[in-house]
Amino acid sequence: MLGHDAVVIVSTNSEQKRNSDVTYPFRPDSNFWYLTGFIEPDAIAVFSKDSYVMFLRPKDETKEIWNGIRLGAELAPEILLVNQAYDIDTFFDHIDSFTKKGSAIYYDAPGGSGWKDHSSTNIHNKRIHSLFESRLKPLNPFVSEMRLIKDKEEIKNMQDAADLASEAHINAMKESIPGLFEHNIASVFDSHFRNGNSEHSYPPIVASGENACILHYTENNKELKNGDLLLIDAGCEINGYASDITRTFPINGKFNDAQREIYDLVLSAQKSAIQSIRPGVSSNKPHETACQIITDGLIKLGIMKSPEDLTKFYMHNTGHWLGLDVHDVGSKLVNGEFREFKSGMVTTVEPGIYIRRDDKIDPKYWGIGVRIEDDVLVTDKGNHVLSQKAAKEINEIEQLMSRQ
Ligand SMILES: [Mn+2]
Repeated sequence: MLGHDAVVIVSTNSEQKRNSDVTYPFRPDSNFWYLTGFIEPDAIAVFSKDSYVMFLRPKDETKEIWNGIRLGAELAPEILLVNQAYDIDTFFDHIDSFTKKGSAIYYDAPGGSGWKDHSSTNIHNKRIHSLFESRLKPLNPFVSEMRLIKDKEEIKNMQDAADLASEAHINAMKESIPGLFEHNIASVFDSHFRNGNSEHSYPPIVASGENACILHYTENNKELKNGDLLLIDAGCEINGYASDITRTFPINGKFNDAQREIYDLVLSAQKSAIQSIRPGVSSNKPHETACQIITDGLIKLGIMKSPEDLTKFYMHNTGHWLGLDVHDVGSKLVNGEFREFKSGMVTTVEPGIYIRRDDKIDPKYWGIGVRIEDDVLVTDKGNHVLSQKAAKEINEIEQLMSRQ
């Protein structure tokens, strides 16, 4: 894709300070992880047509006693299959020997929003920029296209991540009772993910009652009230690959009539949106499908007067790509048109309805927020719902939550 003389430089993040001498848990940059499989901080990979070189942290007895084993340059060829490996501190002594004069260099700041992003945490990012400025080209568009189509191993990881998170959602339904707090239910996810040697792929949303109408609610500390719904948006990652699942259910185990009306509407929009997914179909089709069903339904229930009001109740898109990043790379548009689905893509399907207090709306609907989100793999013939183990039919949920 890049031409004979091109060189690719990909770097990962440094550890980030949390407070004092405590750092945040380290998570590699997604492009770097994808291309190298190497999970240590402070590393740079250099690829050309005939070589793959890794710059990484040197072995250091004291630091390894305190903070953990480092791979080091000596073992890197055997473990990472690189041709050569060097201490990262020597990156600028060596880099000229791997780049031909005037050749294009493809590079992006790790974890940043693009190749010109100087906020990156990698220790060498700024110097790479000043050294090669005029020769740098963005690598992201190429790697994004590759990451958009998942291979067998990636799909296996994503299925595992979806299974683990689905189990946690089921556990949360079984644990929820009025009088507990949102953080008690959040801990069900912490525990299940940790038990599965996994971690959250994003901060979970555990939103009871009208908190569900705050889209990125993460306080997760209010009391669960009898008669309210609980919306949970939580997923985990396996070998870096994310799941992203939302379920909404009644805290006391039984939907009331108004909740049932809204839930049924979101569920039918979600199921139709999923059904529309297969190779060759526009990637905007699920959103169009969901918007149409929700619009018709809300007008029929008297909550909405005209289709223009939809964004008051449904203000986000119906899906996003899913992979190493929870909002994964890959543009939705190609030459100004929505890209078509292809086998191997993974998208979320997550319509919702959020009804805040409003004098023009029947009070029985106030504070109802429902979102149902699944992770959907595009297959040769249609699609496969990776998160299908997480119950979403009303009778299934009420059955799971019945406590006779
Ligand atoms: Mn999502």
